[in-house]
Amino acid sequence: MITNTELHYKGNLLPGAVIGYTKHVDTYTFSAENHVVLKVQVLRDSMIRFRYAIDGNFEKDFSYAINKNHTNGYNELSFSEETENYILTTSKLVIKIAKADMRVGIYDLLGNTILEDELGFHWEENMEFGGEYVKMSKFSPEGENFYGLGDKPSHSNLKGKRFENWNTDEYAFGKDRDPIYKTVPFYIGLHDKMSYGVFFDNTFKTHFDFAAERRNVCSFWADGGEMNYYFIYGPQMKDVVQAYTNLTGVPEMPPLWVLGYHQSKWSYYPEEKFVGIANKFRELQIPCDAIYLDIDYMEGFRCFTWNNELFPDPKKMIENLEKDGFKTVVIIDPGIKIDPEYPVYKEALDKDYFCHRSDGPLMKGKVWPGECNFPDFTKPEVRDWWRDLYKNLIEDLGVRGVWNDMNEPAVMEIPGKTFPLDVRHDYDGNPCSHRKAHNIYGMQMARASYHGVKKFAYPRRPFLITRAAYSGTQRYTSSWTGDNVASWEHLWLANIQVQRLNLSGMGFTGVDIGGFAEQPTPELFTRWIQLGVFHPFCRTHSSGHHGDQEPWSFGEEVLQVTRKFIELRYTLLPYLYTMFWEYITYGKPMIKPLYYVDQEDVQTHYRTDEFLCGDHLLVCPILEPNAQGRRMYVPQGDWYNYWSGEHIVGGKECYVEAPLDQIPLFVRAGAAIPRYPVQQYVGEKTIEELQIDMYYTQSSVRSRIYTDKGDGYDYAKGRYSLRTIHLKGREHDLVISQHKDGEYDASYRTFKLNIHHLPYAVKSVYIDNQKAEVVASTKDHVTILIVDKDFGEIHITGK
Ligand code: MIG
Repeated sequence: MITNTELHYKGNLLPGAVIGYTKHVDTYTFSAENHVVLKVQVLRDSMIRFRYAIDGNFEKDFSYAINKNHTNGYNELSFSEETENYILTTSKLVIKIAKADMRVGIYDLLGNTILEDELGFHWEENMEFGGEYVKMSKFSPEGENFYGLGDKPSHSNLKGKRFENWNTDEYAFGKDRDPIYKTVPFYIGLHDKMSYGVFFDNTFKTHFDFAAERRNVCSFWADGGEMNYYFIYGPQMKDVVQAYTNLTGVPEMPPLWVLGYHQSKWSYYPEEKFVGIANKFRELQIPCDAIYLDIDYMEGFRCFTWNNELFPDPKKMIENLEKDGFKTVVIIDPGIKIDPEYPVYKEALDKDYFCHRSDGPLMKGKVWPGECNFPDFTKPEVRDWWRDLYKNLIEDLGVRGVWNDMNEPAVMEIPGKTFPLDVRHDYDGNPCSHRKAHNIYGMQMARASYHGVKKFAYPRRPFLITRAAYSGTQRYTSSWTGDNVASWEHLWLANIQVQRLNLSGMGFTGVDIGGFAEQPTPELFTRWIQLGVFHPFCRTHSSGHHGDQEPWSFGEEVLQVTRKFIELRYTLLPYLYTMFWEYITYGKPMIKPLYYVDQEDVQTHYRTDEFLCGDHLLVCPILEPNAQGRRMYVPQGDWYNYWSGEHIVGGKECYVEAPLDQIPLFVRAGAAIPRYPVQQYVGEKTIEELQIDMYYTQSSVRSRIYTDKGDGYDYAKGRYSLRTIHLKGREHDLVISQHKDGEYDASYRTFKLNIHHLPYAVKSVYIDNQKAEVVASTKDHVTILIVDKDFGEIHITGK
């Protein structure tokens, strides 16, 4: 152990000896002889916040990331003192603060080390801008692994790497490119079968070193602001992720159509082309719910205008599309064209809504419309104005979703491709420079847009998508991963980025299917759509420079397979909707990497490809050309191959076949998976009968099915239905029990239960103690029951 006997360490300053402490409710404040102050706040038994001030003066406690309604409160908090340490104890953790040098150690109740300061807090003065570079270093034991951190396009396990967070428009980024579009300064450490998380809530440029510089040290630091971080204990990774997600918030339920398939391109115009694309989907019977207008729909790229030559009557066009089940989504960028004839510009100028440079002039930069000014979305009044600009698009014209792009913010021709650092921001009454506001600029734009869409779509639910984000952005909007490339490597990255964002609280996300830059081969597009249909957000988008990227652009075979997989997604809509509900209700990620699913199994620690979609589907994409299958790791548990029905006991690697029309896909034994019929768009059909696919198990497995109206806010008044279904199996017996909550009356009254892989011939079926009949048994081992009521318990016994 290094002791901080000296207050200087290679130009860094360190806290001195602790000379005293005070207590206020849940917060202990420790003061050092050199005026460094540490506040330790116990938020939950397993969540502790640490804040440092080098001179005892804390900043105003303000955060864009934290969800105001996060869970607070602990069961136990005791304080004690020994010769060397102050000790805080909760029902989960022991936290020691060293009297000699203020270093912190965190232990479980058995005394196992979870996370210990190496140097701990240290800092360097920032001579150029004032303030400090605030730094933290922790010991990292041998064998520790690191995960999370948002959208980093790197191997899922971050060990041995270094990253920085500075939202950047990184066109055609490659593997290990850093930074890219989003900032999520939250990581998960895993060692000795224990997971913990660190959320460094600092919006300046932040840096993370995962034992890259020194093998046994993990460190993080920022170019300014406060050393302010949350420590979250597991020991299970799921506890860490759920607590972080609760801390930074979740979205509301999206309208069901948002979980359908979306088609986009830069750009569909004029109207005939746009409508033609939609018609083609219906003609070819490929389900699709949303279609996108990229920047060319506007008049000279002026936000909130239309090019009337290309789109003479947008209201009528959108209405007609809507009749055919298509929702129109439009792009809105932050740059406002400098044009005195343009009312949006005029108003913002008159009301002083644009960002200024430090000496007074407006921040000016080139984007698509030419020279632009940029609203200061960090000012509440500006956000309200921006919100109200959406009235025409949403309320009058019927646009159903808004896509915020370029909000890193991206600016052309300026070194650094963003605002110069001296640009001023209000930061909700905490005036600052772009150094502090850069990483939250896009988030605040998306937030204002969300309030606009919500206000004018009401009582419908809003839909938003953003490119730039900071922790907590998920409360307002979904996201996508920006300008990826049509390459196999990017397919690998797409899978990892979506998993990583799911562990970072921001799971409502997807990638441009097929790749944005360049043109996918037919095979690559096929393998990509097979993965994309399992992502929470499923949209094909491309730059359009190299050719078409619609499902029919790659020939008949690709069309067939694409249709098959989009149809599969549509049949899974009630399953996807339920996993979304579980995400917003419990903070459970929708997409679960294997190391999240089974952290005890070291085989999972470096796996990148396999993941669970929801609780019961195991997916592993094909990531190479000419493959007829692949090796993959099947985690612990009992699984059935979705395509062949083969039963597999997990905890091992195996070869799985996957010709071009299949993706390796397994269903958990014991799962109950609700299915809708194929629809061309959400709501096309009234669901008269709910099909539930159930998979025989010899143990006990729980599934949920959440339903509501699919839009609107009735669910908040109890009009939802939540079915909990339990399958319990034995050698000659399967018991299916159901519990139902909520007051929503779904359109279906009957249930078609497809019971897969019963290992015995059925002797008798009892539904709520009444004898019933099997309707049919198919040769691929599906036993079909039709139940015309909300059953409580079904017994299927065999001989
Ligand atoms: O500088 O609006 O990532 O999805 O199609 C390019 C045009 C601007 C970047 C986005 C992309 C979008 C494109 N935009």
